[in-house]
Amino acid sequence: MPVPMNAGQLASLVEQGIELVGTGDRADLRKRLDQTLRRLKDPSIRVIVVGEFKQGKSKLINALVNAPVCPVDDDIATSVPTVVRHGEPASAAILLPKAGTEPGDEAALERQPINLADLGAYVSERGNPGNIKKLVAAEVFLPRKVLAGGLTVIDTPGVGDWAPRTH
Ligand SMILES: Nc1nc2c(ncn2[C@@H]2O[C@H](COP(=O)(O)OP(=O)(O)O)[C@@H](O)[C@H]2O)c(=O)[nH]1
Ligand SMILES: [Mg+2]
Repeated sequence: MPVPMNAGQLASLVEQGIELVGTGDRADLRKRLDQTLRRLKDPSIRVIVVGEFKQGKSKLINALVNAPVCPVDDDIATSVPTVVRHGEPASAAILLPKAGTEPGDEAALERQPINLADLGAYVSERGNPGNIKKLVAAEVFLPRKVLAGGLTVIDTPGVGDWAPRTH
């Protein structure tokens, strides 16, 4: 029968795994385990808002945090995942892959602060069509009670076959 484990026990298992691969030549496995450990130790609760285009995902998040942070449009609006979490004062940043790193490697991201008012220029189809700026994500920090307990809401571009044409 499977034995239920809490996050702390899982984290120590992953730490043991990291020790085991530490001396070998599996740098790829080491990276994955490091990433898993970071996520296990992250106390935030991540809610990813997914769905088809133009279903009100961004509007829902704006309503939740009571601020017009995620671009909302009658046309396709969101081009880059946007992570909305607690922080004071309100601020924003974009996450870019560091030059020469592999996609999907969380440790290889460069964070660039931006003006919160300029967020639309980075995460909307209007300002960044088809994510031509090649951003991995954007982050928004807001001093909101609803986020203070660790709730992190993630806005996403949308799924389905109504994708913006790239050619
Ligand atoms: N009437 C109505 N319109 C909505 C609602 N939610 C979103 N919209 C509109 O639907 C369009 C797409 O919304 P948006 O949040 O950008 O959708 P997303 O692509 O899923 O993020 C916008 O014009 C919104 O104003 C809603 O609950 N009621
Ligand atoms: Mg949207």
